[in-house]
Amino acid sequence: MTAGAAVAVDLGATSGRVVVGHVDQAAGTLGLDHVARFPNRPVRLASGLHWDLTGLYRDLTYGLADAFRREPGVTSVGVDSWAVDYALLRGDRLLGEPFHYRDGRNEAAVEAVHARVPFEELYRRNGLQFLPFTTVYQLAAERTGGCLGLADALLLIPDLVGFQLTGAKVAERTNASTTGLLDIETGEWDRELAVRLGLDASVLPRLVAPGTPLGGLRPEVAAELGAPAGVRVVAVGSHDTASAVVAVPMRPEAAAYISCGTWGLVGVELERPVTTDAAREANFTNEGGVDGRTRFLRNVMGLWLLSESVRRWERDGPPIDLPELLAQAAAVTTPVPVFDANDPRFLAPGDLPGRIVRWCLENGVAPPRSHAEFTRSIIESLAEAFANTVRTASALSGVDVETVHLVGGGALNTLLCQRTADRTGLPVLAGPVEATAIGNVLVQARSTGSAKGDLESLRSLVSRAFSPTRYDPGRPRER
Ligand code: LFR
Repeated sequence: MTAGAAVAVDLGATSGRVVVGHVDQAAGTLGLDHVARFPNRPVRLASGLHWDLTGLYRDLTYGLADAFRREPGVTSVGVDSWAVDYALLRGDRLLGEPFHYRDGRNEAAVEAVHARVPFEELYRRNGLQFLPFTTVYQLAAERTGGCLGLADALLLIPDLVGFQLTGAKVAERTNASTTGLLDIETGEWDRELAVRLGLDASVLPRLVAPGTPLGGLRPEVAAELGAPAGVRVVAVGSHDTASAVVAVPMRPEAAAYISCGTWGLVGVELERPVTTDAAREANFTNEGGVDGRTRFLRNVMGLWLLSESVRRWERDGPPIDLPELLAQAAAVTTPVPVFDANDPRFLAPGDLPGRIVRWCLENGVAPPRSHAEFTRSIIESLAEAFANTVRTASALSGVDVETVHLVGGGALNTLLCQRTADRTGLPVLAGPVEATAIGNVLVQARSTGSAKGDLESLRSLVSRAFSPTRYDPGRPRER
């Protein structure tokens, strides 16, 4: 048993996990123990595409119970997830399962929002890139025919889990920064913007910084899960990308990062936002980081392109062995098309391979044919988009990028890492794979007193515990 263990609940768009972390700063050690992993399967209801949040909550609480059984020295729990999505509540009651950000309802809402507040003004106020699913657009869709009028609170996904565990209703700042309703200058809710968009700002909860203790478990929850006495829930960088960036073992003044899973979040860490016309035109975002830093980045479509293609192939054919498919893709020697990975047509679930073919035909290039060629084409297109985005991030921010850190599940994809090194012309340091859970654990450890110092001190623990794999440009590693 280790005193002061921290449990990270990390919910991703395709799976969730519960991980116990042990931090001993004096000894310079950081260990992770994987307790549970469960799928996150969205459901298409009559009202649209939703998250099965009730199912996710059940699975994560089973994971927590396992964590408490295995590690009675747990003192804290932290929750992170994907951003932008929210639940509406009236009193303690959930008003339905949250919408999935990939639901089609936002299309009309974008125009309605920009008719009230043009995008240039939105960008000045919130500093966010245009993504059609940002919470402000979802809420505009909710106004027509949704439950907004019934709600007295809006909670983002990790805050909703925190509420179920503790009873506290708050909005953690890094994730709140993805809603479009946070004022980039003051860091407070932009109530005037809410009013102009016809939204009732009284549903927005109190903002809290990462590291803030939210309180103990509700007694029924503690009893049901067999929690050790005194366990506290701590707000972490509850936007998964914010937690991942905490655990990038980088020197921010000379590095770019790619947090690569379902999405590829590509950018740099800054002390101040950049909201110039050039940043807006390049569609760069200024999301809130831990310790008040700015995550200046752009969303690139990410491994979603591959996972959704595989889902389509498996619907129509036999199951696919992913490592085998990636090995075949690495062996492809025929030219494959590099398509625009950021084309909005790739956002919604469905026939991704068919959409790639259509993109190629519209752009006068020969489409891929086999699964291996599609996979290679996806990886080349992602690596190209990553490289362009790293260059733009550097030009817009003035950070002289010497190294690219690639963290998250994508760090296991050797072909993607190598091709990113080749296409950026920079060394890629891959790992840690579990950056998000590590960042989550580190912010808890600092809040409970088992770690101290700024992000640089926390990152030095990460680089000691998880040595990255290096990919040099132009020198493919042996497979
Ligand atoms: C990554 C992520 C991105 C966000 C997208 C949608 O998991 O959180 O940062 O833009 O999901 O929420």
